[in-house]
Amino acid sequence: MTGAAISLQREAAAEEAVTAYPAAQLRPIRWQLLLGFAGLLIGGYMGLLQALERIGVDLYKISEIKTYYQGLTLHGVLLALVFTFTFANAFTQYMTIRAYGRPLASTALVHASFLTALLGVVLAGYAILTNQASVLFTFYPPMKAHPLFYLGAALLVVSTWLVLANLLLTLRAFRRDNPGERIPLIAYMGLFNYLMWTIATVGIAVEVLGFLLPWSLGWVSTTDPQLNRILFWLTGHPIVYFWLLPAYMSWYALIPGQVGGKLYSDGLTRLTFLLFLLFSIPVGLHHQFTDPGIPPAMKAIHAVLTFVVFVPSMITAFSVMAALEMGGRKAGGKGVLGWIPKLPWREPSVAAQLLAMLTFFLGGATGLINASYTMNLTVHNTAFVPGHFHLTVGTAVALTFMGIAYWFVPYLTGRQLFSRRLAIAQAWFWAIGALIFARGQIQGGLDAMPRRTAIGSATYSLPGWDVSNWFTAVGGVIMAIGGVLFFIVLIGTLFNPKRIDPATVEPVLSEPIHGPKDTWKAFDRVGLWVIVSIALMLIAYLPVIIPYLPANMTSPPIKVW
Ligand code: HAS
Ligand code: CU
Repeated sequence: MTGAAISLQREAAAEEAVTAYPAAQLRPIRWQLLLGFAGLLIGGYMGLLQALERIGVDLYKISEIKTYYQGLTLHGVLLALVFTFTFANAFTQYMTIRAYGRPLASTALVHASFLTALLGVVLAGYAILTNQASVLFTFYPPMKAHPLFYLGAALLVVSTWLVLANLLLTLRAFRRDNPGERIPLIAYMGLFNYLMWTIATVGIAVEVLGFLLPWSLGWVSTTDPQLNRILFWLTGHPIVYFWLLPAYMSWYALIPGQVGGKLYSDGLTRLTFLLFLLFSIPVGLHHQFTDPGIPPAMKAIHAVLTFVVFVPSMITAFSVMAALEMGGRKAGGKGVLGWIPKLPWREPSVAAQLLAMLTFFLGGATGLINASYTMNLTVHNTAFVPGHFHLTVGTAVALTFMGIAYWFVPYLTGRQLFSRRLAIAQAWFWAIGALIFARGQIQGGLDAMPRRTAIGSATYSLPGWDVSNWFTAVGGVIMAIGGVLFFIVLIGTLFNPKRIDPATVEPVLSEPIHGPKDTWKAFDRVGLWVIVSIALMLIAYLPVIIPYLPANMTSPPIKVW
């Protein structure tokens, strides 16, 4: 039998297993997904309050939120940590089951991941809602939060480690039963993302467990803010790719099939995820170009490597565009761009993800501006940065996740999508709103408007800020309309009396034109690449961290809210 025939046979087996997925695993996956959407709901609402604050509309009081910063902490934590992590956990676990055509090795770990995330949300949520942790999602010391905030954040991270443990156990079981076989491509993507992220979490783990928790519990009275910042950004940059790669999984593995095209290459896809494993981590100093006390040579190295980690995203743009063009041409698209309108824009899941991709071009471009050292000096700590990340995590990622939800929620619940038209409208509102919003933030940033500031209450202003604030507010309101539509569709689906057969809504897996047979076997050497990734992290960070040791524990805690 040829390799292609074997892979088709495995596909067929996998397809069959789809209907026979263990309910005991799908249930906690569903709960984890819904936990994430609860985070999106409350976090998104805070976003609306922030946007309106800029034009002098104050909805904080009626929302029982004491300060702008309490709201901003809820916004950042619920969206950047809770929504993203829980969605990644749910989607990656499901996609891995699908890739192998077998259940995950441990049902207990699937439950444990959900319960840990839930406990994390409850603890951190308690601390923030009682206004004892208005420290924003980066929780820079010497601002000190209630210990339960740090514990909650740590548990959210642990929920992702438990998923990795399960992915590794499942890989081991697969290899035992199928000696010498390639890791199925989709399982590879999920695994490499979680490996990258778990290695990267060493920074935040040391920061939270070694410094912040003991400090916030009062066991030690002072801490070292600058060392903590370095540890934070060691994790804080890779986190953005941890958010992004589940979206890439959908773009590579499902979108080609959803638009009637094909994935370009198995090998190129593995290379992309491998590059993310290697180069997501040694770049964190691009968040600290303006920090004193860090050797400029190390900043320069991180700056150059940031342009290296830009490469896998360019490969992705190429691969996804190729798949889209193939699909659009098959549907009758002619000429240079004629294939674009022929894409299935009336399919909610596809429309949302296409708009997410288009927005990501601008998100990526603004990222390159941030990464360019001299330009960073102009935009750092200004509203430009939120402009950048609402195009990336706020739209490329969030809108892709919503697009995935349009088949994933019906699949997990066996209920028909509530309204296709509202879902399509949702995607357009979100994308257009985000573009207008980001336009406001980017312009404000270029006009020196600081980020993380209650601009509506500021006693100072510069010419041009008013226009920028109006863009931000109008864009934010349009995004919020998109958010409301999303929850109408989500809740309508959860309670939809119309049942469906889950197997009918799952997108088919994309078939690569150049299959795994042509792919370099060394891509699958998981242990080797983990070692290289750790080595690169050490090379990039030891020269930065060693001069800081022993830690300079001088800062007592401060409460600024
Ligand atoms: Fe970033 C700050 C640099 C990507 C998120 N970033 C942030 C912060 C966040 C964030 C949250 O170098 C603020 C953190 C804080 O609170 O302080 N970022 C980059 C660079 C990239 C980048 C170089 N960022 C992301 C992604 C994020 C994210 C992804 C979330 C998911 N970022 C920075 C820097 C800073 C920063 C500095 C610090 C700024 C400062 O001073 O504080 C790149 O990796 C981007 C590469 C991406 C592309 C786009 C490729 C396009 C694709 C779409 C293809 C589309 C198709 C559509 C096929 C080059 C893949 C066709 C469709 C049709 C219908 C035709
Ligand atoms: Cu970064």
